[in-house]
Amino acid sequence: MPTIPATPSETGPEPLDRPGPAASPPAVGSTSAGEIALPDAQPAAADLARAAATAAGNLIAPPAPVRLGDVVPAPERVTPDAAADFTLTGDEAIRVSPAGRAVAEQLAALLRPATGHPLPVTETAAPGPAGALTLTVSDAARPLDTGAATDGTDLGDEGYRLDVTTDGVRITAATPAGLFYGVQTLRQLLPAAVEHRTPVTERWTLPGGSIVDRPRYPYRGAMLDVARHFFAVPDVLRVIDHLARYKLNHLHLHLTDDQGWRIAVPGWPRLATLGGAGEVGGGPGGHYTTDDYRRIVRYAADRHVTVVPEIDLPGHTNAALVAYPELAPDRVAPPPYTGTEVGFSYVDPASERTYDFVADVLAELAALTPGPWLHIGGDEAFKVKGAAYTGFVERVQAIVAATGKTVVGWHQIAPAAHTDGRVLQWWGTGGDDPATAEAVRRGARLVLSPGNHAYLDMKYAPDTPIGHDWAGLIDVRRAYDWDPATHVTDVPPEAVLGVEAPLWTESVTSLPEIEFMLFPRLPAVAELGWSPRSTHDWSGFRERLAGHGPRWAAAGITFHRAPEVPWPAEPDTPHLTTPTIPTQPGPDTAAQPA
Ligand code: TNX
Repeated sequence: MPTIPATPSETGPEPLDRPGPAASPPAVGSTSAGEIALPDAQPAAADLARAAATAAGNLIAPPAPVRLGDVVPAPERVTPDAAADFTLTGDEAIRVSPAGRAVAEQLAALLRPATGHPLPVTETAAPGPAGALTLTVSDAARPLDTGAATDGTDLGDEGYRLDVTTDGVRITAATPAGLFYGVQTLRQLLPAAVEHRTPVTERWTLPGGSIVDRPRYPYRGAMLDVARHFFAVPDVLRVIDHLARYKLNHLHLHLTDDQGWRIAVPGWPRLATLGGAGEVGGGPGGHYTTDDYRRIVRYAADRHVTVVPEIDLPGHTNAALVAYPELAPDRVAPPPYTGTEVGFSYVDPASERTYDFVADVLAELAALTPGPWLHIGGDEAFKVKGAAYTGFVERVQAIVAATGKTVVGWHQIAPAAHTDGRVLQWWGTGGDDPATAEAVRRGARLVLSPGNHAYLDMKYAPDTPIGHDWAGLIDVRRAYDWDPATHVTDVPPEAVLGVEAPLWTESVTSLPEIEFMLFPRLPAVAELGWSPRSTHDWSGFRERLAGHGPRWAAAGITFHRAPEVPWPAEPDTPHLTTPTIPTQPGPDTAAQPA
């Protein structure tokens, strides 16, 4: 019987800029494995660690522990060069062209804690000397046309090229987003110990060769339901870190449902204060202030993740009716709801007050949200049928258009008239839906979240302690083995905008439980969204994925030890000492994996 491991004691998000050596007292120790474990507390201690690592490295020069192709999601093109491994000495600088500055700081923040290396960031467009990590944002990269990198590949808005040679590492992209994804790849090419947040002794060798990479789909997402159970801002930021690690670029927040309304709306204060005060099972719930929400979208944007806010309408609205009974068909406030049934509540589609409410809420959300999307729900409105339903959706679509945003809705909105750019989110469990195919013919595009493959709230196996099974059991192979391009009958591949893995949270109550449902299925869906179909291969994927177990363990990420994945026998945890960066938020280093 799998168990969900203990909550990491400190599980905040990764800071964008983690300072280098900090001024807290040192806690130098030696672990039972005989490795030196140092905090990044004192330059002298970091120097010692570096000297030890270099001395150890000089004794033998084994090949890089990670192969160039061991990346998730699989890159488009990988050309290994066994003679070109590069080992960090600690003396490297990160050289970056001005547009890539923030990404360079992010790379430094990822590498400094475990390596103890200072990794100063230098802003320069000039080519770097040997031994540098060079990041370049260049328009020439679309199509790529930079010296040795010339091969005519158009890296587009999110692609990158990474070259590891005996001289150093170079990442080139046309945009900061592409550079950021190159950094995520670089991170995976270092030994798993790089995920520790305190210095460890390790030979930091990168496998030689080149990767040229860009995504299959522009929309690669995950959804977090913060309505059934509320999750505070640090939990959401940590989920954003998880998305970014796997090159996902959209976070859909399911902000409202029967059990809770989670976003403050200035003109309608009781939505959050009354409507937010509860959750499934009767807990206290909560809501995001507009500042909380701004913090989430800013943190996401810094990691090239677009937030897609959802206000679920016209059903799934009990919490709104508790707060404002004038929206209810009978104008009577229902009791707060803490159960898990669906389909019983709705705002009155025949009342003008309802459209005032919708317009105010969506205008506020549009103003707070930098991304192009507003998600209007539309699922399971069992009591609003036929013309009442399509008429409602069409009015709401027009309200969204008036805010300047593009509408997204669950695929039930298909029968409503087309409006510019609209996107349907497919969550069916078959592959056949004439109404959806017809909406696509009228111009809609699809984001694919098939319930029987992409739903992260489904159990892995009958004995999974949390989750649902109405769409079946979803083990890692099932999460991986489907093709977004051909999944829905009579929908051409060009109509598919991308994929999204939703996590509904009726039974999910904490960050470790979120992570347990995400890992290892989120990387599977990420690979479907990013990697070319030609790389799709279950046996290769499970091998690559296995190498991520030690990374999650080191980062304090809870995960399900899925039996179909050949995890390394020993979790890579012996380096650990007590966390020594108490003043900074960050993943806990002492957590044990599942
Ligand atoms: C269906 S999927 C729902 C949600 C539930 C979910 C549970 C969809 C658009 N609606 O309200 O939380 O099933 O798996």
